Amino acid sequence: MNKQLSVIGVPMDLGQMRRGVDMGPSAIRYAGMVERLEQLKYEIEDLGDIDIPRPEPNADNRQDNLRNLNEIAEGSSRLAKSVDQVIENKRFPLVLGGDHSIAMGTLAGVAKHYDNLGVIWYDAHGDLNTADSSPSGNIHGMPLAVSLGIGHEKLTGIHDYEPKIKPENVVIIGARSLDEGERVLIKERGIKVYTMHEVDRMGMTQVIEEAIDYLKERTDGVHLSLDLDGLDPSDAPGVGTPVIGGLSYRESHLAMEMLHQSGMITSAEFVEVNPILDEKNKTASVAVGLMGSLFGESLK
Ligand code: B3U
Ligand code: MN
Ligand code: MN
Repeated sequence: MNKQLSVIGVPMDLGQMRRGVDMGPSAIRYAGMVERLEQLKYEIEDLGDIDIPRPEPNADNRQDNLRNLNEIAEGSSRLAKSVDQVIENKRFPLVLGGDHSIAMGTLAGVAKHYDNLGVIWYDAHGDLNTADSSPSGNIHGMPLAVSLGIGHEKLTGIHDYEPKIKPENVVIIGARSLDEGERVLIKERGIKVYTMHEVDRMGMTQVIEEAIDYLKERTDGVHLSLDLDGLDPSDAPGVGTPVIGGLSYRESHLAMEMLHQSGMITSAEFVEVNPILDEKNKTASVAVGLMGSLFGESLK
């Protein structure tokens, strides 16, 4: 794994309705991220936070069932530039959210550097909605669709190219709340999904082994997009849209350790930590622990 990390915070809360997730990057830093990774002999540069535009107060700010479209597009495009530069400098981008809408920007910056970027989407949700299928108008439920080139052109066109990724290079893990339109997309585009059903039947070991084998054959880099709500709310309570019956703390650490051993992860983001909804910064601490495992901490 690349030993030179560049950390980028993205204080974005416009992709959903709960305030507080913009403080996620601070909560993760406060939970000791830098010290944890320095112990693993990484050289870390913290680039601080991306500037996110503020919408007019009290405005509904919804156009075509896309809440805060212009501000999110602008924030994501700033993030894309920063991530792009990090990779240009041969460093590993580690992005801290913020709500999951930021993945559009992260992927826009990363995917430019690969012919076949793989993506592991660790999440309770598919984030495959469009303005037409979204029950909420919240853009944090759309970034995976957008990155596949499906959605409003102000989003799909971030960083001036599209699509960023191909459906056959995506693996979703932990899904247990999929909207009808998302199910249709998954079938139509042949996206590989390990729902909680498969995790329970096969166990996390086999799920990750299969995911690694599958991506190894077809990709030249793999981005990990980890939504903390992929974990069970008992382990990660500080998230805006918790869904019962999720991946455990132990399964998640195992997954990160196996991904580390695979050596295939080339960029990562940890999103949806909301310290206002959290219990004593537990969710941010879990995020930092998972980073520890992803970057090579081991038990002996
Ligand atoms: N699928 C629903 C809910 C949701 C998506 N992502 C999160 N929640 N975190 C939607 O609004 O698109
Ligand atoms: Mn998500
Ligand atoms: Mn989610």
